[in-house]
Amino acid sequence: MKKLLTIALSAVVLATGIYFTIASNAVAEEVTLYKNPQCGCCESYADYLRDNGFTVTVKPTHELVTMSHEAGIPDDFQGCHLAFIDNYVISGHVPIATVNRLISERPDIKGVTLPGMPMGSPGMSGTKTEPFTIYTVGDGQPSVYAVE
Ligand SMILES: [Cu+2]
Repeated sequence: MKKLLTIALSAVVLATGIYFTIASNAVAEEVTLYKNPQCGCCESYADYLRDNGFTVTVKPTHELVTMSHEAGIPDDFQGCHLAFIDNYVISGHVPIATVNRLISERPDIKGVTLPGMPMGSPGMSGTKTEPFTIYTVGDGQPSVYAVE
């Protein structure tokens, strides 16, 4: 009898675990991406996130620079669009490995940014000529979060 109860309890614990895993993934996969109306590489980046399992809502805006400032990104570090995922900001053409690392490690920062529009980065045309340096977005000066 005790064994049966243990089995039943484990099943409940397991089911609850699966439920919360699904629930938290669902939250993490929702993305809102702000871009200038005429930006084409921003659309390509939205498609790149979709290809990697995210649900992306694209919102055209003329306030991107202001919004990037408000998100804590200094002028020299701004990317060409602004994505919000799971309470983090992701600015520019950040590769998916770094996006996934951010939302799984959940560091105490506001987000990450890949400044400008490097050739060969996700959503950009051209050939990659050097490693991409992705910086933290937070209260202090940006620091290197990833190089890939
Ligand atoms: Cu771009």
